[in-house]
Amino acid sequence: MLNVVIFGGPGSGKGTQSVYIAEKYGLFHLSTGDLLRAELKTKSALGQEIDSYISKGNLVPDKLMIDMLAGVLDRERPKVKGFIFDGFPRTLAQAEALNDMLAERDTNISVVLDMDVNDDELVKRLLNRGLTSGRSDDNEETIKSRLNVYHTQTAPVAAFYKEAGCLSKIKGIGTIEEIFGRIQNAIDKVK
Ligand code: B4P
Repeated sequence: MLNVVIFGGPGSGKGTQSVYIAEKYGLFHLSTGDLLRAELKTKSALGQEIDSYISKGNLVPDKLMIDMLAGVLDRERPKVKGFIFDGFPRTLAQAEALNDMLAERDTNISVVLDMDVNDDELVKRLLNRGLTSGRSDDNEETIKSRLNVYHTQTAPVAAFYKEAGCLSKIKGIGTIEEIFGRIQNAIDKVK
């Protein structure tokens, strides 16, 4: 299997690039943000709990996220060549859980794409998306807290993958096509 993790700050283009990666390599696009937003739309009790985290820019608890992910992994695995993990892992506990989940299924992570975009550009993109997205987390105050959460809780995950030797830094500034070109080079090296 080809298992790609796309990693980076909020608005670094994870969702945007994942669509192209899934299409080109025949992977299932597993976006934890999309999974959470789908649950939120149902207005279930779980959805309301999720909203209380997302609207403040906080991460939802690891256990909830890991259980949700394992279900999708088992449902989709027989149908695809691999997965693009978009927005997961976001903590060290999630990174360790993903390693275990994949090992239990006789597979592993092929490459981790580390999208390199500076904070000013991230804020600009998210405020711009906020004009039309209707997302409760695309406003100035929540964006600040998402960036803070990224730097404190998520960025250390990069060191974990660097140590494991599968981290590939991708310059995340440029046109969407240029960035996808860089991503293809990184994936084709490990395929
Ligand atoms: P996510 O849905 O993962 O979203 P994101 O970080 O906002 O965005 P992404 O990087 O995908 O940006 P996009 O391509 O859309 O997370 C949302 C929330 O869910 C989190 O804050 C958290 O609360 C929760 N959550 C998700 N996963 C979790 C987990 N594992 N554990 C706990 N909680 C979790 O790009 C953004 C904008 O930039 C778009 O408007 C796009 O058009 C634009 N753009 C993209 N590429 C561009 C380029 N090259 N140039 C200019 N603009 C570009």
